[in-house]
Amino acid sequence: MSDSFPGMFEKAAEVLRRNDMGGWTRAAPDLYPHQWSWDSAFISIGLARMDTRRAASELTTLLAGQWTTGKVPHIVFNSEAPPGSYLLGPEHWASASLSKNAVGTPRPTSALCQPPVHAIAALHIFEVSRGTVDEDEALSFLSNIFGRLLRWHRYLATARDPEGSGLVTIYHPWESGTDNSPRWDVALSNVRVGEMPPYARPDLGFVDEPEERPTAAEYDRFLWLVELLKRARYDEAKVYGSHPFLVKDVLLSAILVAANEALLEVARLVKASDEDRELIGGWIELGHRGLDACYDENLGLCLDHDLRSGEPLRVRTIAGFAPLISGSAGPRRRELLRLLYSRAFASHDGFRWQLPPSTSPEEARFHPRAYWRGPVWPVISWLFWRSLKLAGEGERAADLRRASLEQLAAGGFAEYFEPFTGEPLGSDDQSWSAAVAIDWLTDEA
Ligand code: 9WN
Repeated sequence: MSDSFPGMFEKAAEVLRRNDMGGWTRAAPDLYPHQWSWDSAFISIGLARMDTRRAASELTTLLAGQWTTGKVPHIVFNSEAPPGSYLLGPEHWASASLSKNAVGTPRPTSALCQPPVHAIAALHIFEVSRGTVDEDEALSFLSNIFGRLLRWHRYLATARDPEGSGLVTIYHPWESGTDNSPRWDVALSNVRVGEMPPYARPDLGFVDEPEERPTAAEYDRFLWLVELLKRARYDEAKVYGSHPFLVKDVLLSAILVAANEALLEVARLVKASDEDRELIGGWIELGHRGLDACYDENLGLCLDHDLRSGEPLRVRTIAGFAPLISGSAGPRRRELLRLLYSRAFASHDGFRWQLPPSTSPEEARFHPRAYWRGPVWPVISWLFWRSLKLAGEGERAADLRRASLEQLAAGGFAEYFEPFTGEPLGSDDQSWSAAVAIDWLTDEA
């Protein structure tokens, strides 16, 4: 364990304990009182360093909310959260009554999904337990969870990729996990908002400045897109035929490739059938090809694609480095790394930082305090760190880990950080920020 950050592990563990709801963890104490999908995956990565059994239950409670289609919903709701404390709460989705798919899930769920970090987390739990008294139990956890993970990835590879492109289609910016990133501006501007009742914004009460959250115009579109999905009864074919927001998301697709690599290893460990392993191997190949096809030679980045207009979404954000996350970069790795550490991503007006901002400061739509439009997100840094390590870029990975821990040590376990000053922004005591700190502090590499 790293002793350069005295007391930090215990502080981070305390955040996770305070947010523990008994078998699952709320994403944050006030702003996010429910269980979020990709948050839970990152949380279980941190929890694994404290208690592998509890880490496993984080994923099993989340996956108990899985729909029969294989979709893992982006929120599994907390029935004890004060009514109206989060928009959109359970009453807005009607998932159980509107869709037979959700029937039988123990807690109400949303109807969207989020990036599939779960198989990476499941394998991590096993790896942490290796050689300890918990290894057998962790292996049986993998055996139990394998089928659910396979169904989840199959859902993404089929319902969300009927074209067989290797790229996942999202129906809503929330599905990307990078909600108000400028990645979505053009596609969102084509969404015409219809009649909607007025609504309150409880989220604005939990941050210091409104600019730390999406704008009213963005929220109108977020809510309207959910309304349209509900009207289509969450039927994938209907959605594909009529929904105004259908985008191939390169970051989510890259995370899926990385998760499929992890799932392939899980399949080997649990002695899954050759057929299942071939299926997963095929998804990996297709994912690499899909990401390769999205590379834009001029920008030197991978671009999301708007299926409605048929156009690439040309904006420089962290998602452009998707091939580094998936391990698909091949000969372009050097170029992508150069860009990641170049002026477009790593310096601005004489300031320098070592952590990737969510949007390039050279973009007109960059904003250093506005949610996914500029700030540094610790979980994104964790994804980069993991990929750099796997790619043999040990020194860069170590720098990223140290800079991230310094930022968290100075600013606390905030949701995100101003990229020039390191000022903590968004929610305090964000579970996934504490979780990745715990993993970094315990990592032996
Ligand atoms: C909508 C919980 C979630 C994260 C997302 C982040 C934010 C929700 C919101 O919080 O999204 O899902 O209300 O803004 O963008 O990545 O999973 O931490």
